[in-house]
Order: sequence, then C-alpha cells, then structure tokens
Amino acid sequence: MDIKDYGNISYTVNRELEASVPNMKGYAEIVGCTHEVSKNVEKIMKEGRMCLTLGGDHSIAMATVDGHIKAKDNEVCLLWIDAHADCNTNKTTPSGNVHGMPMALIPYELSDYWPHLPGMDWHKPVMSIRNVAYIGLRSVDSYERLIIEKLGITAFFMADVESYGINTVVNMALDRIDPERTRSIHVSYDIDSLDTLEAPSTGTSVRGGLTLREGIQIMEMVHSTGRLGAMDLVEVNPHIGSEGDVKKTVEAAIHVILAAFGYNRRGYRTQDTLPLQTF
Ligand code: 5AB
Ligand code: MN
Ligand code: MN
Ligand code: MN
Repeated sequence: MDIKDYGNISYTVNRELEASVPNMKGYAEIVGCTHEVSKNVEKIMKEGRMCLTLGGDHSIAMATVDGHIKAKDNEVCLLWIDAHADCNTNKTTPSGNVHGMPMALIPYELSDYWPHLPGMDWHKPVMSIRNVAYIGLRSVDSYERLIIEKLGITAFFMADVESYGINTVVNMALDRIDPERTRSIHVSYDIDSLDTLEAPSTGTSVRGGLTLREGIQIMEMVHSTGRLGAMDLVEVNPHIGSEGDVKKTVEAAIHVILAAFGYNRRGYRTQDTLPLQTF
C-alpha cells in the first residue's frame, strides 16, 4: 500500500479574530487551522488518494468534509461516529467548545442559524443533512435533540446499536445517506464513540459506548464498500489519563484505522499482500 505522511498542518493565526464571535473558544486558532486543513484535504484527494486526518479537536471536521466535498464535486455522504451530536451553534452551546459545533457548520440546512463568521468565507455549507448519519450517540444536549428531530437527521443512538446490532445499523445508515451507493464516504470518527473502558484518553468521555469490536466492525464494513474517501480520527488526547490509558486509547485508534484501510481480522489469503504493516 502506498502511504504518504503529509506531516502536521502549519498555519498562521490572526489574533484580532478571537473576540469577533461570541461563545467560540479558540476561534482565531480554529479559523487559521481549518482553512489549511481544507486546502490540504482537497489537494491530497485530487492526487487520487484517500485522506486520513488525525486530531485533535473535532472542529477540524468542518474542514476535512469541506475539502472532501470540493475534491469530489459534492458527491459525498458523511458518517459521524460519536457519543455527541456536535451540532450546537454559538447560541446553543453549553460550553463554548467549537468541537461541539462542526456538524452545525457542515449542512446547508443549518447555515441560517449562524452569525457572519469572519475569516470563514472559504467554507461553503453545500452538503445536505439528508446525506449525514450519526452512530453511537448517548450524550445529546436538548437543542441538539431539537435539531435532530426537526431536520429528521438519521441518528443511531446507543439504544439502537443495542436493539439492532452494529451490522444492521451500519447498513441502515448507508441505505439512508447513500441509497444509490455511489457517493464517496467521509467518516468522522470521534474516539469518544468508544466506551470509556476502550478509550479513556479523551476530553469528553461517556460510559456505555461502543465496544472496540463494534468500532472496528463499522470501519470494516465501510472499507468493504470500496468507497471510503476520507476519514478523521479525532479527540485522542495523550495528556489525559495514565500512561496505560494513553496506550489503550492510541491502540484502539490504530485498530479502527487499520480496519478502515483494509486490515482483516480473518487474516489474509496466501496470495494477498499485507495492505498495512501492523503494530
Ligand atoms: B466532541 C457538549 N455537547 O457542546 C458541548 O467531543 C459536548 O467533539 C461536546 O464530540 C463534545 O460542549 C464535542 C456538551
Ligand atoms: Mn464526542
Ligand atoms: Mn465529536
Ligand atoms: Mn471530546
């Protein structure tokens, strides 16, 4: 497999932007970073590659999805794997954390709920919420619930994973967001979708989440469609928890990424070459 590390994103920050929008912590930094992320994802995908972006703050997803959409002429669907719905605006947020907002910035159906966002003119909400599905939700704020219900967003909560099983959930999600099975798939994978036991080193961990087995199964199924275009693996925070917690969380993230790019738990046939070196 041909893998290229494009390194870290470098960007400049216009500090004057910081106070320009209320209730968005780190706004200037996020504006500077996301614009570069979007340009990079677009460029990398136009080189014919799949693009994996590692984070870090989930706010980068507004940029990775933007770059993906620009590279694929709008023919994209989005799977949002998360304990949280991340669709607060700066008016509904209980925290001011922008990583709780990217899903409100991505679809055009929510664009009227935002004030003008200085420095974000590059960002065009061109995706429809009809092409978006959540899996793993279990900590949703009341305004987020209102938005999910009002817009009829396809959302599979942990209770649905419990009732249907993860296989059926992934198939139902893809049926809803990509009925013709032609779109390039973007997976925005927040590590906190996994249970605290599997991924403790993250900022907003919620117990009662996906097992690592379910988390891997989602990505094996996405891989098998042959249409994974880009993936974000976010909210891994090595500053949280013990050394053992960090190791466990990073290993879980690696398992999920390997599944996305073709590592197979069944092992390989002798004629196949290993798609990736495992750790
Ligand atoms: B994450 C919360 N809904 O808006 C908020 O980790 C949590 O990217 C957001 O999913 C969690 O502050 C954001 C309470
Ligand atoms: Mn989350
Ligand atoms: Mn998130
Ligand atoms: Mn978080």
